[in-house]
Amino acid sequence: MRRADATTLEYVTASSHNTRHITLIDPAKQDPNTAANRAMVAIECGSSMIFVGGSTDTPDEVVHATCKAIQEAFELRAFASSQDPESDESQWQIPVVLFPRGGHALSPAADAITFMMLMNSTIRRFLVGEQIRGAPYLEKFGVEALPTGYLVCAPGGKVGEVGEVELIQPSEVDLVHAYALTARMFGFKLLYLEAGSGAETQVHPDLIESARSVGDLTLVVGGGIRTPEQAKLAAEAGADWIVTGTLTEDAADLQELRQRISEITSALED
Ligand code: 1GP
Repeated sequence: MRRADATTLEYVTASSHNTRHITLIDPAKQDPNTAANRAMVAIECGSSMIFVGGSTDTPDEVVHATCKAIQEAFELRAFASSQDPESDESQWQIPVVLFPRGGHALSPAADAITFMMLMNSTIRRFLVGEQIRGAPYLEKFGVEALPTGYLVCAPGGKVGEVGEVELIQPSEVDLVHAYALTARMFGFKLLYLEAGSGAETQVHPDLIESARSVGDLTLVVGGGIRTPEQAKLAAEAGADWIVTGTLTEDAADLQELRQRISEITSALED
């Protein structure tokens, strides 16, 4: 459900914002209804986009049911807001974007997909193979592709292992700079610096700064961010978007989730 006057890419790459927050929902970790409730809390608390994805081997039906449930919930909220002069309907015109682990588990109910090259993978499958599998499906269902370079930094976690990546170490600022230039020269609009879901340490700010020094790329940073201080650190280093996933998954209930996301988004507004 994107804004009527803009593509999702325009929404994502708009530069007139503070660092914005993305809530990542892994469809394997809860039923679609719970996912929709979590997504609504995230938006109420200031998240500006929902990513759906994460685990490998999630069946297509589960991904689709999750995207659909979130979209339907947002549509209902948008309708309710449109009936209330006090409330802002556009708050619910938030993109639901697939964050895939491969060319499977896609959904026509998504507004867009981070169409990614795992740039520091050592295997063809993640450089271009999965993309070839997914592209015809995305074309058929009109899911907008957000051209994204995906770079896994140390510690890297499961995505680093599965993707067989040459992890970028915190000191490798020149290397990340070269990757960022390469991403831009390929025509990618987004560069995602990933430390791995649940990582003990987030992407080092020096790496974010180095990537930031390359213009014309929207920088997305995720992995291991759990506190407002960590979010702020990444934002101050130059991230345009901060992604959190685990923080949502292990919240005991919606109230705890509300508090956690509000703390992060408030820190980003400062
Ligand atoms: C994982 O970057 C995302 O791909 C989010 O990581 O689960 O550690 O928040 P967390």
